[in-house]
Amino acid sequence: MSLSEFPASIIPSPEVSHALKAAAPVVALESTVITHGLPYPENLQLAQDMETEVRRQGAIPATIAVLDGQARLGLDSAQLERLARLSGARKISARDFAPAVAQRASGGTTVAGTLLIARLAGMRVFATGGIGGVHRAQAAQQFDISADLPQLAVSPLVVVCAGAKAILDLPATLEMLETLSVPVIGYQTGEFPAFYSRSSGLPVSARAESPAEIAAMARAHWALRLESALLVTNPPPPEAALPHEAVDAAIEQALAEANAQAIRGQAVTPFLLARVSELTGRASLRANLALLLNNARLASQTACALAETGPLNGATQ
Ligand code: PSU
Ligand code: MN
Repeated sequence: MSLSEFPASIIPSPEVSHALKAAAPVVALESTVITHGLPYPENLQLAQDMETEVRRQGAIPATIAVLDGQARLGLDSAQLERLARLSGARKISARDFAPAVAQRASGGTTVAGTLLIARLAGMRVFATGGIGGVHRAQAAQQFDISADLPQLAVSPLVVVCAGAKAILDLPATLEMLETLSVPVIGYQTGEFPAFYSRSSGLPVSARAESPAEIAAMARAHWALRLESALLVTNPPPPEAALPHEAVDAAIEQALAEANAQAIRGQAVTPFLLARVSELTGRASLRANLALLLNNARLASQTACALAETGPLNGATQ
């Protein structure tokens, strides 16, 4: 789909529209972290810092969110401020778009929701903190798999993250990514990071040493007409990362509370992340902010490397 064929509900900013037409490097950024992940004003500061980091690396940031039923690609400063202050913001995954559009609602897009729009726009690189995945069996005493996983299977983008959220069942999440043919590429590591921590004891399926190598893998993947994402896992910076043990007890407690309070559905992930953050204090917030910026940087370098090597003739182009 070209930009001119966009549904009326998708509106790129002039800057993003121009960059996409020129095949300039663009990095998609999610917005649930703004509406549901961090309090005001830290959320606004973080969103601005991520955009600044993307620009510093020579790429154009495209924060994706829904305002009054319109999916925006690239927010101006007033729109970003409004999103950061929104009360009652919806958490918008792929299934939530149509109701949000029809009801002219506003909210943050999850990894799945952001991928949906980024794919339609022909974007190739996306930065986030950590993806959703398979929840631990005790999390809600029920079957719970994030829509992020099936959306990764059908979205040809490089998704840079610090692994999956540590509240999840990481071995099961990796198995599911394997089933969905999503390469899990460790950036300068052979180990799958665990969001706040640099290690999980679990292996990735490949490793890359540079943005150029990531770009080469992406090209080869899409040249094979595979439609899935490549998940690049970037460990949090050593100075901000937390040891496993520092987080594990907080996760156990948060899971028990979610259980006791019968938290269900899309409320599970924001509840668990907020509780872990409260229980571990400033340290986890610091790690979270540091890894988000770290991911924005690597995503931008990858977008530049992809743009330098010419147009993509992947399956969706
Ligand atoms: N960051 C947060 N809170 C969140 C999320 C990110 O601090 O809730 C979102 C991400 O956007 C991710 C989503 O895609 O949680 C996964 O939620 P679920 O498990 O309901 O699919
Ligand atoms: Mn769920």
